[in-house]
Amino acid sequence: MHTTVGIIGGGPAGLLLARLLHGAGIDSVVLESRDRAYVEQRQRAGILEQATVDALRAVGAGARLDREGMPHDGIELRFGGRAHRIDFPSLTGGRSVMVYAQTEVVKDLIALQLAEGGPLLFEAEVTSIDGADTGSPVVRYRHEGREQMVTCDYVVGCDGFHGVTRNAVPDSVRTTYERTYPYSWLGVLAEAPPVYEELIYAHSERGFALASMRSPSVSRLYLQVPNGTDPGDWPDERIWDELDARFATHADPGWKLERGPVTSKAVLPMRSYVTEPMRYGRVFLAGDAAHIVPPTGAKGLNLAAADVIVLARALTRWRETGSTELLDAYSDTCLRRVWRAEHFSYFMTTTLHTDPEQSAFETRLQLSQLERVAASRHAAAELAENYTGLPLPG
Ligand code: RFL
Ligand code: PHB
Repeated sequence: MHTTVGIIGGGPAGLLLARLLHGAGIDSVVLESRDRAYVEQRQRAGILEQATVDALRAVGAGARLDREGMPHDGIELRFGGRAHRIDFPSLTGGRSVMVYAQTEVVKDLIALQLAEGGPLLFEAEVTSIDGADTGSPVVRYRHEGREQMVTCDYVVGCDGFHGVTRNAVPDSVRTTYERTYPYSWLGVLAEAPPVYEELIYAHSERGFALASMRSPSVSRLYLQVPNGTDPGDWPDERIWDELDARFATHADPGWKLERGPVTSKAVLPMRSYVTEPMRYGRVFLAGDAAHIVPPTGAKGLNLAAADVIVLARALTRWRETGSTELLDAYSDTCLRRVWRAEHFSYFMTTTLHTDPEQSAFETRLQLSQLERVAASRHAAAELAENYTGLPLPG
């Protein structure tokens, strides 16, 4: 089998890339190691930047998003017993974000690709990529009990943090940058009406908490917990009590979330990671395969989308003109945006979480920074511009 673009991984990056290439008349094959149900149920991101929404609409995946997505014009910060709203449109010249779960994005893209796209194979695990620096790299994978292969003009690794494509880049040309954090998130889904107006990001001495949503009747909630926490140590009542304690304000000390049955809970580690370059020979890396951000800035899925938008444009130019100019610029173009998102995600994470080792001095610095965001239009605009997403290059 031969294809123009072999796409490894059927997460948001791989699926969106396949749709963008389909629209440009470029054939591709998507190889996904998990089964369809697993990929469609994996609980993850919830916030889409405008550029991500635009790309989904452009590939035909906008209908349900526009019906069920929940536009948000701001976030609320809670710290030092106060609440402060950041209004995105007034700070960014009209930008806002959309709450629409990654699970739904993935379902929409899979349905489209299966209906009118190139092959999308589930339970097709890629084992190796050979000949990255040759004119025709080969992807080897296991499918239906057999070893198979596909030769490609280009290979794109959209196989996430635990994927195999990164290994096609020799150690001698690769640099990685990494930071881990001394805390994790306990992520919870609950059959309870969310605080609907805004997402709430809370700094408290008990640790960080975040209230988000999946629908008018389903809440998505996160609590900072120590690394290695067993979700079994967090019965439902303990989760709700702790959320209420972390979200409490002086003005409304009795404020409480609406409670309901918790339907899933999982502990998620936090990491910052970048591998450079994002290309070697005819192999490209996109999304979590190339970079990870801690979720506090809501950037991971959006960065994955930005990478494949840039890459699809570059492949389209190559197909139309034979020029590899944009392909050659891909890694540098993406990395500029990646590092901005790395910094913003690090900033949001370290400003809002309480490191178990942190001194009273450092807590005062965090509160001073949050007060600055509340008091200064410039500081608030810096946060709002990064949160809603910086413009795509080009
Ligand atoms: P994915 O989604 O990990 O998909 C990679 C796919 O590759 C498959 N795969 C393979 N397939 C074939 N052969 C192999 N050898 C393979 N190895 C792996 C995997 O099965 C998988 O299907 O990466 P992608 O597409 O780059 O997408 C990235 C996003 O999933 C990720 O950045 C976001 O979920 C991060 N994130 C958030 N991002 C946001 O923009 N906004 C948010 O609000 C947000 N919240 C979050 C998040 C991530 C979280 N977790 C769980 C880390 C909240 C959480 C809790
Ligand atoms: C989510 O809704 O899952 C979500 C929202 C904002 C974040 C992270 C996750 O920063």
